[in-house]
Amino acid sequence: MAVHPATDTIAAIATAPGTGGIGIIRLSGPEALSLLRLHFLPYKSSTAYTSHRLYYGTVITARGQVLDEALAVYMRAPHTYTREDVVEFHCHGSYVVLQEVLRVLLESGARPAEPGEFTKRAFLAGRIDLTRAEAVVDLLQAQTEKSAHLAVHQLQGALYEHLQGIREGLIHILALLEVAIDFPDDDVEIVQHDEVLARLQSQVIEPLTQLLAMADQGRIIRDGIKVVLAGQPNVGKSSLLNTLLQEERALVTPLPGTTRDTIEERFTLHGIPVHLIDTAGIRPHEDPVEALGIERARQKVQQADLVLFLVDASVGLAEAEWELYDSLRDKPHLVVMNKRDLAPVQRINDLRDQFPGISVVAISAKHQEGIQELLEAIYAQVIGEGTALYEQMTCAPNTRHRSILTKTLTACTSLEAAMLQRAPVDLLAVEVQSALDYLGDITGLTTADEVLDLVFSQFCIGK
Ligand SMILES: Nc1nc2c(ncn2[C@@H]2O[C@H](COP(=O)(O)OP(=O)(O)OP(=O)(O)O)[C@@H](O)[C@H]2O)c(=O)[nH]1
Ligand SMILES: [Mg+2]
Repeated sequence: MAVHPATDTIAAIATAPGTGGIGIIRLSGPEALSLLRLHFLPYKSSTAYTSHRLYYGTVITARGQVLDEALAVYMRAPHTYTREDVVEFHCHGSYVVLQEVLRVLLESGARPAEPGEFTKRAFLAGRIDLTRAEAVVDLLQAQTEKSAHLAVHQLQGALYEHLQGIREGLIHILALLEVAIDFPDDDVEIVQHDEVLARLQSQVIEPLTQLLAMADQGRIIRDGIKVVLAGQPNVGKSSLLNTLLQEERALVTPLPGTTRDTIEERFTLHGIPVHLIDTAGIRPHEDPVEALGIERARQKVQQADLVLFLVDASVGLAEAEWELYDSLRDKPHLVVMNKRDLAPVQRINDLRDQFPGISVVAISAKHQEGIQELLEAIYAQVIGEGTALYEQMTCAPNTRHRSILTKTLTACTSLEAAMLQRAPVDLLAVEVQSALDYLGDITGLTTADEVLDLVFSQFCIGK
């Protein structure tokens, strides 16, 4: 990785837009200290700033006009976020004042920071690898405690360390192969053939497979899942939405066709953000508005990660409902027998038998019965066999990591196949090297500039 010492000094408002108790302007680069001297007047005028110490004073324009009363800190390189000289002004959290302070700093020679540029500088200076930099975005965007915890783990190097372990395994294998390349005539049937295979399995293929599984769960934790409530009119979809949200969000009436448009809300289930979507009841129709709602309902079903197919247990399934069921049975789904308070147990059992192999949950949305069981069924369906993994996850590889991990795994399995066929050693070494190169793409060791730009463009300005 090339280290590019920055020649310019960047500046940005680091706190979120809007009004807050304090607002922070951040500077990083060679001119940070001179900009501090020019635009800050400490109350106890001192000639030198001690690093990492807060000073109380006023922020001023180049002509001495006071813009704000503030605290300022100078952090000398290299013990800083970017490893460059960093200065922060902790102003009052008025966005107008912050913009004014930023403007005078820019007039005095600072350049507006691009999104993620502070973190990019930390990465380019070698303070953090790319997976840690990406964890910063994950942390800022985390929607649940679980995703925040995973992002912090990753920020502290959890993914990086997993990858380092795999990398060490591969380097060891490469070393073993190179012995054989260096002494080709010595008939050392790659002495360590078995050892190479064993290492490949335990130190490389298994952990890679594990990381890929974590990436699948990671997508769910980061982006959440779309759960769509679908069924005929009046089966109780909106009642269930309200019960799950614990608020009277959607209109509920005894009239079929109450919900016309889709309603989307969010709740969290064991750390997973769930986007819950209530839809118009699907039935033959004449009303053009209702028809639009039904069309929209069908689209939402197609986009769902999980469909809750609701039926009214007190009346059973009509012909049209079976047709509706046929149109969604290929999607991951659960059957929800609602209004169990109105249905005899025997009827529910009979209905259950009509859905062999499908998870069926009997509830009463109105009386809030069976809801916990429904939530557990949703969780089991989404996380499936990965429950143990989900609960022990230490990091959440993202889609970028996932696609490179897949390529790495492919390289490693073809290496394994080549080993078993006793392919020439130099060919084996080529496979190991390509697996190592892929890993370098993940951590940023060998990542192309365009990819880096893409990664950092997801950041907000000031981070
Ligand atoms: N007894 C009983 N009534 C329920 C239950 N769930 C819903 N209902 C009633 O069924 C009627 C329809 O409920 P909604 O939630 O509006 O049904 P929906 O599926 O959203 O209907 P549309 O929006 O028309 O498609 C209302 O009168 C609810 O009070 C339940 O578990 N038990
Ligand atoms: Mg409704």
